[in-house]
Amino acid sequence: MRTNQPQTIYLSDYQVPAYLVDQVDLRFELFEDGARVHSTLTMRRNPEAAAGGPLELNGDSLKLESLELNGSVLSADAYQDDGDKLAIPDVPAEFQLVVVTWIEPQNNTRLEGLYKSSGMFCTQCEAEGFRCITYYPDRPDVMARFRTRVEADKGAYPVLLSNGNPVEQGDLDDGRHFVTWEDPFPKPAYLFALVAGDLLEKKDTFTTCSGRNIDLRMYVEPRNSDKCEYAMDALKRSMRWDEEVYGREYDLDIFMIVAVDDFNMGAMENKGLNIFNSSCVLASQDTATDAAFQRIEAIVAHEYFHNWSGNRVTCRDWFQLSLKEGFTVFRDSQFSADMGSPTVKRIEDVTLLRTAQFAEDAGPMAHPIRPASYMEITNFYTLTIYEKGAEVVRMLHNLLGSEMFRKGSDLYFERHDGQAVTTDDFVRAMEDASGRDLAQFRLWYEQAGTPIVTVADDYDEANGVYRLTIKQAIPDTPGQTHKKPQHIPFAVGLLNTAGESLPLNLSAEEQRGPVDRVLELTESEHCIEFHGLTERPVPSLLRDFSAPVRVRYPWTREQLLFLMSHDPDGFNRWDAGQRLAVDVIQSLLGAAKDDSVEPRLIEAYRHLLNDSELDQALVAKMLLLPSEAYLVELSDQADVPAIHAAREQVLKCLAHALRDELLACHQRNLDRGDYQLSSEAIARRSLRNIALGWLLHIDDEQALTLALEQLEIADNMTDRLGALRALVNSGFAAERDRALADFYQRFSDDPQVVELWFSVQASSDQAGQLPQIQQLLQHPAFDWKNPNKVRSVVGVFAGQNLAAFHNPDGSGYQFLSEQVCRLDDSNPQIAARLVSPLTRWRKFAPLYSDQMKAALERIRDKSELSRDVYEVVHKSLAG
Ligand code: B3K
Ligand code: ZN
Repeated sequence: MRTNQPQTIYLSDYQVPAYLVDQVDLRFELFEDGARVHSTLTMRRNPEAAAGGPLELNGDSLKLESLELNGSVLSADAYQDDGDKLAIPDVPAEFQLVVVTWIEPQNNTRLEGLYKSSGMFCTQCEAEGFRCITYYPDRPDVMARFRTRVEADKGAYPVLLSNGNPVEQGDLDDGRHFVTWEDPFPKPAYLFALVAGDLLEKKDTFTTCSGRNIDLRMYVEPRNSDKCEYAMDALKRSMRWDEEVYGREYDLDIFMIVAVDDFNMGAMENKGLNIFNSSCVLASQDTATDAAFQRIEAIVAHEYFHNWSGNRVTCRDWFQLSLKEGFTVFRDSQFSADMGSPTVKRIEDVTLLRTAQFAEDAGPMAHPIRPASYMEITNFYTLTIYEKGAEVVRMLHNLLGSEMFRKGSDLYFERHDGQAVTTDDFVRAMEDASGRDLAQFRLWYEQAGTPIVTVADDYDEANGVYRLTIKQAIPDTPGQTHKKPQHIPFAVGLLNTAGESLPLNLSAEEQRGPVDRVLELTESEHCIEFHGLTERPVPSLLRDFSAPVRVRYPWTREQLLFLMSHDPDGFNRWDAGQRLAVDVIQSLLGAAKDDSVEPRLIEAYRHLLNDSELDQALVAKMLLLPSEAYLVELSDQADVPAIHAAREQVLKCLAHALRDELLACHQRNLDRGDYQLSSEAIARRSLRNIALGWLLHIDDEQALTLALEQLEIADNMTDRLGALRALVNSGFAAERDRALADFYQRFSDDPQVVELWFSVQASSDQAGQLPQIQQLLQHPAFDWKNPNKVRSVVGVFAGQNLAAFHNPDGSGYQFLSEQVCRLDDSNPQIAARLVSPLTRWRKFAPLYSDQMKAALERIRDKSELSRDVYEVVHKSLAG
């Protein structure tokens, strides 16, 4: 177990490594009761470091068997081993160190380093897992060439993989065999990977832009043989896209993807050997929803894109994590936009950002995208680093324009190939390529908190001038107050009453200004005038969500309704609908059950349901009411049951009023013909399942029949799950129980589908009250050692079933604190993530916040708390 008195690590303490590693030769002897790791490090003093000082290697839970320096065994008094650091005071300028360690992958429940999943050996080394394998200077700015020999029983582990290209293989005594891999590209240890198992190999090829043939391989358990095709195709699309859009060609001769069931996160970009959580790579029409297919495409692309943004050019230290993650999320988001609908992709990204990242940025764990300190780096794989980091890169892209941005990224890759660099190096490359001064822009990397942009307007009829007064303010966050104004690209447009876009003339002389403009806000207040108007316009603000900020403007419901049907910016059209729905729901908070719902909202939705001219994918997004989590995020002193009730009231009112339209929508969008994954087909499935969901929300008998029929005849998981979810959230208890039982029986052999089955129940206010959640934990398919199962029950309950979790009796909080404590002993990383719903206790009304705080205190008082949970809980309670 790790120390329970964690140290804070500061960016300002960064020092270059004292010693460098040129070559790592690894030999793994894998056995059932453990593994012996022989590591030969060819090292030298770093000429850039101050002379003197001991050699220090990181280690975690290792048993040291022997240590040799330049061929001589080191006696115990020649080094100090304090558990997490091995120090050798006296080493020459160049030397070879041979370290032999014994580890126990079969008992590794933290899933960091080398561990076993479904009988196979696999690794996860980012961020600091390599030190659980052997002693090593485990920091990303130490880059070395790796040669890895893996030895194991040939019958049980016929497939032996590591990074790079296979260079040697053969049989050994006792039915064992070996394969040796060599990776020609120097890399940090966090990109090391090893896999050994009885796996099925799926092969394909890709010809790069320069005509090189790359072997593509997927390794999966034999039962998953029919679930590889989609990921393999997505990989080829990603490889082509990165060549075309970023000029990036793949560099090794072989690219491998392995699927493992037990994995702490989605996937990992190890050089040439990406390892995926099964749920983020395996898919078939029968078992994966459309959302899962889209997630798989995005994650396959994301990990592949890391080969350049992350691997060829890596991070100097972990404070720079957003250098690779923000940039790579931006890249995968551009890719997904290109593969489907850019507007829909933007809506999805912004929904996540505004619901969860804004919440993080306003909470006790708020940090800049380049944090200044951390206790446990694993806690910093956050929405801020990833999603806000991507938004910051997107702003650069928008400020510079695609061409300059590409010049900047070319310069960045060329200048820093093979190096470990900083976010500042990235911005400098953009600056140098474009000639733009990004000094103020850099504040986005240093200051935490979501800027609030407040807009006021007035219209001077006599002169035909429309004036926007725009102020920005950045809220205080832990450790940061009195922030400086940031450089905000603020895209706007103006519409006249006929819904036409008006030219944006910034002076009386300008006659035909563009209809879209990106205003660059750099001061805390700007006053911008638009000339030559003949009527008061309706402003369309922050088009396409041009910056990760909160916009405050006193929209009237008329304006929102108008923008909802006229704004040429698809994103703002959706956003206007969301703002209107938020306004309507908020006005019903605490209202009587029979209080009427804004009739114009109902008519706007009726219009959406009837309008077959509109992009149906956008319609499907516009029909979704703002989530409870988003409504909580927007409120102070949140009272979740009241928010839940108000939202339910709107949903039910819409369903009753639009019953005929919903039935017609379900009917109109039935699939005739083969299952397709086109945007159009996905939109159809989405629309018919929304219709079904709404109708079952009001216990409509006809919809019940349709749902049961859909469950019966569905030829794909989207429809099957859509019908199941609708039933589970209805009041038809007997049908719901039967459908759940049938579904489980049919798919009990498929872990990914069982996870869906768990999460449909855990997220339902009908089927996911605490006693039912407790029952799910007793279900034979539930497994505490499998992070996906934990997430699909405990994580979904606390994160998505808000009404049940925030039970006024505090039972939800008590439950979560118990599960966190339980998991902390086996998998601290997952335990720390689960704490998240409690961390924002200050946001809720006193009845809730007091009990949430008490739950955090119970976790704090657990003995031997891991560093991971310690950091989250202590920071949440502080201040
Ligand atoms: N880089 C990994 C995340 C590793 C998380 C370690 N706790 C996956 C990704 O972002 O691509
Ligand atoms: Zn990533």
